[in-house]
Amino acid sequence: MELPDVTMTIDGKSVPHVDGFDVVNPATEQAFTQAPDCTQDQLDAAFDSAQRAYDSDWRADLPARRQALVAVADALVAHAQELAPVLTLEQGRPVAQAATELHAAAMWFRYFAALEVGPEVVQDDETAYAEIIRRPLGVVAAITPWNFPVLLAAWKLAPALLAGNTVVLKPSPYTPLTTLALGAAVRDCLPPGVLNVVSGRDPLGAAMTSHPVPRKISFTGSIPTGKRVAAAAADDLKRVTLELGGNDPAILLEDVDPAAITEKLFQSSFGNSGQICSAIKRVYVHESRYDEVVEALTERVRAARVGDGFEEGVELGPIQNAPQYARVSSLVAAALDSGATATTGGRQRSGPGYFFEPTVLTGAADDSPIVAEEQFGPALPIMSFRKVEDALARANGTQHGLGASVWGQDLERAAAVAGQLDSGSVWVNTHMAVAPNLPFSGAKWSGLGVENGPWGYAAFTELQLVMRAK
Ligand code: TXE
Repeated sequence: MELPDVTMTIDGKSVPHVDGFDVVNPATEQAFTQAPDCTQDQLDAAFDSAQRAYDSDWRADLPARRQALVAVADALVAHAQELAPVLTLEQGRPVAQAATELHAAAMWFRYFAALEVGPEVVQDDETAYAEIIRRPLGVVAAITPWNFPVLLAAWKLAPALLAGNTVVLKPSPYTPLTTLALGAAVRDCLPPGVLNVVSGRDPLGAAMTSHPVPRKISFTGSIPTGKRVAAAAADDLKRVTLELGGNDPAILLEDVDPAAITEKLFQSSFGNSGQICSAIKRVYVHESRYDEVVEALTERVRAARVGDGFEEGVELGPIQNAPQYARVSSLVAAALDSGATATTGGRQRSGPGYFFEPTVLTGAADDSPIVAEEQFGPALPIMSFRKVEDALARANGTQHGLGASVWGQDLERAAAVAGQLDSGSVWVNTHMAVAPNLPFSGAKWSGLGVENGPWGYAAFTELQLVMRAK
C-alpha cells in the first residue's frame, strides 16, 4: 500500500525529517515504514510558528474560524477512504471501523464549528452591566494516545481552534501516521502555524510539556504519564486537561434481561479489542442471573471473529502494540494462576501479530490485577454479588472514575443505583455513550477537567468578566 504524505506539518508546510523511528503493523509485527522523529529545533519552530499564528488575526476572527473548522471536517470526509487503511495498518482496527473514526472526527469539527459561544450576561441592573467572555489561552500542546488517534485529536483540536488558540499536536509513537496525514490533508484549510503536527518518541511529549511557549496541555493517555504531565505543567502554571485511564464497572441488577443486552455488553467491552478508555472493564452481576449472563456473553465472545483488520468480516483486530500485548497476556495469566477460569479464550493466538483470544473470566478475585487495574484489552472479568450495596462498594473501590453503568428493567431503580457511582459519566442500560455535545470527564485518577460540549470549549479559554458601571 502506498502511504499518503506523512511528513510533519510546521508553519503550514511539509517538513523533511532528519531522523525516524519504526512504525509496526500490529497484525504482522513487521515494521513497514519510519515516522519522523522531531528534533528540538523542529519542535521550537513548531511552537514559534503557533505563537506567530496566535498573534495574528486568527484569534480575532470567529466567523473565519468557524469556516476553517467546517473545511477541516470536509477534508476529513474527503480523505476518509484514503486514510482509513493507514489507520488500520498502524492501529490494527478493521478498516470499516477506522473509516468510522474519521467520520466521527469530522462530526466533532462540525459540532464545534456551530457551537454558540456567548458572551454570557451575568448582571444587568441599575448599578452595572456585566458579561463573561471567553478568551483563548494561546498555544496549546495536544498529546494523544494510540487507541483512537484521530478522534481523540479532534476532541482537542476542534474546541481549541474554535476558541482562537493555535496548536502543536503530537500523536503516540505507536500510531503517528494517520495524524501526520491529517495534518497534511488540512494544510490548506487553516492559516500557517494554526495547526502544527509533529511526531517522535515519548521524550518529545515531555519536551512539549516543559516547553515555555504552550499555555495549555491537553493530554489523553495513561494515569502515570498524566501525573507527569501535571507535574511538568505546574512550574509554569500551564492549564491542563487530562483524560486518563478508566476501569469502568457495569452492574447488572436482578431484573436484567441478559438476552436483550448481550450484544451491547459485548460491544461496550470488546470494541476496539477492549482498548477504549471508557469500555466496560469489569462486570458485577446479581447472583440470581450470574450463570445466564456468563453463558450469553461467553457465547457472543466465542463467536467474535478476530484477525487482520484488512480481512473481510473481522470484528476485532490485534492488540495495538507489543508492551500492551505483554501486559494483557500477563494479567490474564496471573488471574488464571490464582484460580480464575476462562470460559472462553485465555491465551495468545499462535502465529504472527499481537492477537489475544477474546476472553471471559469468572472467579477472579477483587484484588487481582485484572479486576483492580485497567486491562485495556480483550479480556473481561465477570463477578457476582448478592446485595447492591456490596456491588457499589466494589465498583467504587478503585482510584478510577471514568465511566460506569447500571443495567436493569426498572429504570428508576437502576438510575438510583447509578447515582451512587463515583465517576464522570454514569449510564443506565448503555455504556460509552459519547457524543460531541456531551461532557466527558474522569473522577479521581481518571482525569482532570472536562472534554466535549460547551464545557470542553470552556477548558480552552480563560474566563474574563467585563463590567461596566452605570
Ligand atoms: O500511554 P502513555 P501508553 C492506558 C492503558 C495502557 C497504558 C499505556 O492502560 O495500557 O495507558 O499506554 C505521550 N510527557 N491508556 O504507554 O505513555 C506518548 O508519547 C508527555 C489509556 O501508550 O500515557 C503518547 O503520545 N507526554 C488511554 C501519550 O503520551 C508523554 C489511552 C500517551 O502515552 C510522556 C492509551 C511524557 N513524559 C493508553 N511520555 C486512554 N485514556 O484512553 C509519553 N507521552
